[in-house]
Amino acid sequence: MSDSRTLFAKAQEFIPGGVNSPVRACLSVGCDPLFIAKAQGARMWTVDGQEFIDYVMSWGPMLLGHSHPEVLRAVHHAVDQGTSFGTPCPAEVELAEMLVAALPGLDMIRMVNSGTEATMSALRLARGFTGRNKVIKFHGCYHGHADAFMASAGSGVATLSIPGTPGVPQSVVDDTLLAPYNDLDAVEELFATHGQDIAAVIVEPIAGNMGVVLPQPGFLPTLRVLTQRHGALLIFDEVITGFRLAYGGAQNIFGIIPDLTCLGKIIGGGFPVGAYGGRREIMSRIAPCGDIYQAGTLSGNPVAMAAGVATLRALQQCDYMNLTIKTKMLASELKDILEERGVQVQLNCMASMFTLFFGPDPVTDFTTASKTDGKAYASFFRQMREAGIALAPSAFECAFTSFAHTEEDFEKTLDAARTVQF
Ligand code: KE4
Repeated sequence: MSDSRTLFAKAQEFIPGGVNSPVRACLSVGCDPLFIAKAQGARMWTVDGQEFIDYVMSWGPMLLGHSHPEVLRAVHHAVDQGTSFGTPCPAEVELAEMLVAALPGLDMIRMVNSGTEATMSALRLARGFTGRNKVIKFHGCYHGHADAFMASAGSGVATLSIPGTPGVPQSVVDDTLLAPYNDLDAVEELFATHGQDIAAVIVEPIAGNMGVVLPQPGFLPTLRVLTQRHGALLIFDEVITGFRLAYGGAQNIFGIIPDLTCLGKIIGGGFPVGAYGGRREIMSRIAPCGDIYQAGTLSGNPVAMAAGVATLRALQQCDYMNLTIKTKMLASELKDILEERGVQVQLNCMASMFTLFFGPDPVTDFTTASKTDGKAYASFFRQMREAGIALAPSAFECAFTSFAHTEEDFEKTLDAARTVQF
């Protein structure tokens, strides 16, 4: 098998930037991507034979760990029956029923093939249901790459410092209203100015695309009150948080019921799956029972559905609280190790997702996240990678633990951090 360097050179001939998703190019952390040949549990192996402890976990989906035996068994069985029928199949009904049972905001759900499709469809539904066009999103939140969400987006857009995105018409940008995360005054101002034109507020209930940023007390409940008051829908983008924070989502943790919920990542068990759902009254507007159109060749694919069902079944047996405690201990010890070496670090952590920000000030929104020391993060990333620890190749992403990470993995990670030089 060819080595990463050779593969990357060849990939750049045929694929823009040599990658099929920009953040993977590692541009902001000053190194080339490694090509992975195999992943198992919390470990992955490059084509060059290097072994890593993985804290990217495919950007969130692999909460059970890579190659979980029950997921693989279900997928192998499903594949043997055929890979795509373009018709309804039993597994999509089973997964839909499991999702609706787990999330209080869901009466009905529609499967799609990515988080982007989920949020794009949820916004169209919100616009159709309310008859309004504008949407409020928050600086630094990332909801996939649909035109409406490219304004001040987080994740790879922020990582590459792309100010806005050519190809998004001004008319689309004009309908996307922006507010700082956690800034309720700004949201109230937007409603005061545009209230009757706002179809929805979309929010990551725990932001994960400017690094982890937590909602301050009152932020989410007030969004719920404001949207209800002004006849707008509240959309929780739980593509990251769904089934990561709990067997359910942020809406279970915070006790706030959004009008629409977007899901992805974990519910596909590593296969291309997204979903959006909500109250029956709203979801009934989706074709073919309603007049708002959304479709997909591979939506509800039997193999992907089998992976999702197996993943959720396995997660029902997992101890989320224990993973939360272990993750907090790991992240806090990493912070302590860095601070003992004279480095100023902020830690934002929730359940099994965390971000270490380099800088003196707390990170509560995209402005404060953007003031952190990206160069220090890049150096930390490179040195940890040298030591066999794979972190997110961007300061504006999360580190994810999984139910497959062991105490040995955590100890090796802490030992690696003790070797980092600043
Ligand atoms: P996808 O279209 O990438 O499946 O999902 C888009 C999306 C929607 N909402 C949230 C909260 C998300 O985090 C994402 C995608 N997450 C990024 C990483 N934070 C995907 C990684 C990538 O773009 O390569």
